[in-house]
Amino acid sequence: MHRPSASHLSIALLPLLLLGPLTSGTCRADEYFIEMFSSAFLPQSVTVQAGDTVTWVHVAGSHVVRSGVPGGAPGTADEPGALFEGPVDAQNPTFSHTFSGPPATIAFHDGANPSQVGTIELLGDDLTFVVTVLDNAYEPPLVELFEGDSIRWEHEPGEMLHTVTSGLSSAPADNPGALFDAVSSDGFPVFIYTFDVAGEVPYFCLPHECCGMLGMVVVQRRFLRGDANEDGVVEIADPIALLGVLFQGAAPSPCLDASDANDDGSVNIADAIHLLSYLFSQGAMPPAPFPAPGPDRTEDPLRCLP
Ligand SMILES: [Cu+2]
Repeated sequence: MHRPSASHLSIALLPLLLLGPLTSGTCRADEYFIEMFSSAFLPQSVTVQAGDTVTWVHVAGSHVVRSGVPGGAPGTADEPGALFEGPVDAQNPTFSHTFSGPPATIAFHDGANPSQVGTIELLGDDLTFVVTVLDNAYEPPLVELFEGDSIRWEHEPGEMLHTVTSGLSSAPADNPGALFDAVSSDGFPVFIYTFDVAGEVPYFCLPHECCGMLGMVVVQRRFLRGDANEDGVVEIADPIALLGVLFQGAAPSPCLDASDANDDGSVNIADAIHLLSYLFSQGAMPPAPFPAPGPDRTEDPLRCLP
């Protein structure tokens, strides 16, 4: 009996993939400002998402913006200066830091006046995407997301009973339902699943597998932009690895997006130049996800696959 293999399904869905993400997860990084008065911050607390930047702005006095709390435990985020530190005074009118990483409450204080303390509330950077369950289709049929993101399947009221069942088919070799197997009906209209492992996750409807009711989730890895050799840090070895791929036929990383250091949607010599400029001549840092790994919410053709 013929049934589609994973690679067949991927090829069938490739045109959809090439049309670009069917998701609406684009997030633009925001910038927030904290004014530094002679003996106060305003505001004292700011809530940001990963990739957002906070800029401390001089109004009066001389300050040293320093992460952590005075006397905070060494080796923790509370250790003074562990995450960021910089002067804000008449000569240095602003100091900026871009936040990344898992959700956290990040303390900061004025090193020149340690009783002045504040916090940055860093929110999680995961998203939930909605797929509508119809007769007989999942809409959209393809969702691209990142590790940690979720899908919320919503049953269209009045439509037939369907299922959301992981796997390519009900054949035992396809391990149907190994990850999830949920009814989608007027009685059970919502099902949510969080994708923690990168890869392709096909799913289908048990009553309607006959009729092509299937969907696909492409789960990308979180990555560090500029980390072309994927060793977890951005350093001289990365532009060297990138030049090897571009000019010496070295195999590219399956996480091509990490090599797109300037996030312009293509991997080329400009990315190596961007990295060298950042590393050696105080050029701009790579855009998010940087300096910690995370999802890439800008829409471009590059992917970070296992
Ligand atoms: Cu169905």
